[in-house]
Amino acid sequence: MTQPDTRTLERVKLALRSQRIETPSWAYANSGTRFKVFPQEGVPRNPYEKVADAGVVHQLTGVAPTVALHIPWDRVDDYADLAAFAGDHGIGLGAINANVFQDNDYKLGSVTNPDPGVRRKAVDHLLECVDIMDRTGSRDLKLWFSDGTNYPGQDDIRARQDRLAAALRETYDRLGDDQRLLLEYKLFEPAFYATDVPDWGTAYAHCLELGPKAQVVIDTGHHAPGTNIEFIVAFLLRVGKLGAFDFNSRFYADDDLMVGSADPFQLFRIMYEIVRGDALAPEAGIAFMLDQCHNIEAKIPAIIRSVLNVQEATAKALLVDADALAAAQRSGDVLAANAVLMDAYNTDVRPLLAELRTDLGLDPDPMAAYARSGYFDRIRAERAGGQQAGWGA
Ligand code: LRH
Ligand code: MN
Repeated sequence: MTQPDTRTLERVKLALRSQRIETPSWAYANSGTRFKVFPQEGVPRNPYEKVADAGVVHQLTGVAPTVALHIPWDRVDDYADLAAFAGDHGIGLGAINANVFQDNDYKLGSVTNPDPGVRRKAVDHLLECVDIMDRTGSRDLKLWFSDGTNYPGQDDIRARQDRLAAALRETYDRLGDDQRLLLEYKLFEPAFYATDVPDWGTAYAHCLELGPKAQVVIDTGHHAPGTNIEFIVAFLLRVGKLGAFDFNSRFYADDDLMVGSADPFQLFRIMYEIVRGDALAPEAGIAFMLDQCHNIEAKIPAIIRSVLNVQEATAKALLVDADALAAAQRSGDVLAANAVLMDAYNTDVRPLLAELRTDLGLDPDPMAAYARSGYFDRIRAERAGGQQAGWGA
């Protein structure tokens, strides 16, 4: 195993400099499982405090310059003012996440509900989110639908697809020229028989039908166990329909744990397909977002750790010797080809990343820098009173 030469290390560092990871506002607030959401000291009480925490993550990592919002969890009177506040904290407002999964009216579905009045209400919320994007300057509307059924016969699977397509069409036609619709799929939960957008194929088909401003979101926790997610990444990249990731990790289902914590090798394989597809740089248009819940662990350090995990997987992916790999693949040398990938994966990239942070004028160890910063002590004191923000489940 040869150590990467200086030219390779400089190439890798240059690519890592342009990496952008979007953090989710809801991960700074109380969020957890259906059984229990454990409150924590210092948790934000409003979107401004969530944005301030996201600013600290960017300040320490240098690669997390935007924060995704979720409506209504992040509803404010003046979105332009929130965007200005974010700017004062060195970041911008990212994707706008619609929420048609928590209102009592959506028991039998939102945009797919048998009741046209309920469908109208749901679509109006999606359109309201586009209005908000106009004010926050966000490019992406992210749509996840909890819609589905629990028992065979409960509703007509095909008719629900017609309703979904109609809602997506109306929302798509409302988008501005520089705006996108990102459609997220999920195998199950909260529906336990048929989910209306259950897999990448269904999301891809709807996005194809809609047009170029519709792209697929891959949430790494939304697949059946054993799914080869990097295959989905390679396929959607090839057809230009991969819009974004919701990064997290899981041992079983939609566990929403820190990305890379359960399966760092899978994250490496996913980032390798991104590098192989020349899709890492912001110009490629892929939104790399975290979508996690930190129910028992300290939230800001968990998000910093997650950003570092994505950086580490990306650095390893960038170290893959593409020429050696192509040669081994061409000659059918299975073991040699696999070894090229494993050599990169087994490379300790932490010194390289520490060097990059020093080059960027940052502390080489963001976790230690956060612990030393006193920020937690400050917010714990400042945010002692008031109602902690949560995801209202
Ligand atoms: C659904 C999901 C979706 C978000 C929510 C917080 O499981 O992944 O992306 O809206 O989590
Ligand atoms: Mn998600």
